[in-house]
Amino acid sequence: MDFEISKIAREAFDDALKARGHVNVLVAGRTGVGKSSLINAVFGEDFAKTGQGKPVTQGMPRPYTRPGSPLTIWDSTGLELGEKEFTETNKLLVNFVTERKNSPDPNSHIHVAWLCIDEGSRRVQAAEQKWCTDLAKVLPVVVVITKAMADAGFHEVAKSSLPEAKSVVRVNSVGMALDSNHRVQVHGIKELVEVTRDLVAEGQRRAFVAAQKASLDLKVRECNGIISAAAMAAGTAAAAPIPFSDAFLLVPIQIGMIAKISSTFGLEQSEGFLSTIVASAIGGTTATLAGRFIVTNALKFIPGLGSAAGGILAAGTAATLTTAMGKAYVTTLATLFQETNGATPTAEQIAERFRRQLGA
Ligand SMILES: Nc1nc2c(ncn2[C@@H]2O[C@H](COP(=O)(O)OP(=O)(O)OP(=O)(O)O)[C@@H](O)[C@H]2O)c(=O)[nH]1
Ligand SMILES: [Mg+2]
Repeated sequence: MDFEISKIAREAFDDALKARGHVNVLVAGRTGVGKSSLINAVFGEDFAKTGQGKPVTQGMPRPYTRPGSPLTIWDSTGLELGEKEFTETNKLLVNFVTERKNSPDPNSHIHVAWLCIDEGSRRVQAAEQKWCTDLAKVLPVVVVITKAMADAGFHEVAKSSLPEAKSVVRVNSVGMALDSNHRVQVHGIKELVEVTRDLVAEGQRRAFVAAQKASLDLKVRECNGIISAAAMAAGTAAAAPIPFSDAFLLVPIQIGMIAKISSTFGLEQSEGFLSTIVASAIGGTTATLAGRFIVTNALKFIPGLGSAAGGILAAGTAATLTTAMGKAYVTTLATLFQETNGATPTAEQIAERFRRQLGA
């Protein structure tokens, strides 16, 4: 049996990108509050810089993106303006979000907003309250208390002053030595990412999970859903009483699963990237899989066993093998990313580790 791996990989790659979607995050906060540091801590270094130098339209948030990334960050300005100017800018901003919300393409909506307030300021400004009230009418707002080092009751103050916020999260994005014995650790980033993930619309959730670099756990959980869906599809495919069809049907399902998992880990994948992983790591296993399925399929046609018994056996096996493959791939990526401290491994590194993980 001949599988056109490169063709299947190309289709799987396109499907995975479509299924991942695109997420738009609006970030607001006074000058120096820690927006860029927060963005770096959540999405990685190279992100916050890319939009600079573009012409600025007064009141309009500036987009920051990176080629191949499923995320655009919208940098909202104006919180430090005088009352009159601020009111005008805020109207423009609400109009901007509302217009996008009415767009038929959900990937262009602004999905969530982070309003940053410096913990050291010790108070919530009138402009911040107005911003939260206005924006919360058109999208979910999370208040981020930045440079969180000494709460002293500010968390409660923020929660009661900004009742429209879905959540108020304390973060410290930059580790800092207070003196030779004391250090402020980076904290709160994972919590912010968890809270935000739940607020993003379902169709853009995977994009957010893929773009964030703060929680591997969030990626692993997203992948568990991908694996369950693929296992179910594999079971259904194998249950059809057509001999020799299983392997043909299973290969695209499994490559599709690998593509979706790759995209959730934010791998800058290409057809070549996928083909490398599939060819070197699954290549051998696919042949074995095909063999096994032909055997289980044959059982369906043995008198006495009946098609149901054969079907159930094949379906169960197909689902189990697909799950095992998915779990092995997720473990491969999770371990590699942990080892490289977030740096993206190469296709060859992944393929090599995946092969070992599969015991091939
Ligand atoms: N300790 C600590 N320092 C922070 C934190 N966030 C930002 N800083 C520091 O505060 C300063 C300003 O941070 P930025 O991230 O540049 O703030 P910004 O909101 O992007 O500033 P503008 O783009 O100028 O509006 C920098 O010196 C950061 O290192 C934090 O969570 N903890
Ligand atoms: Mg900045």
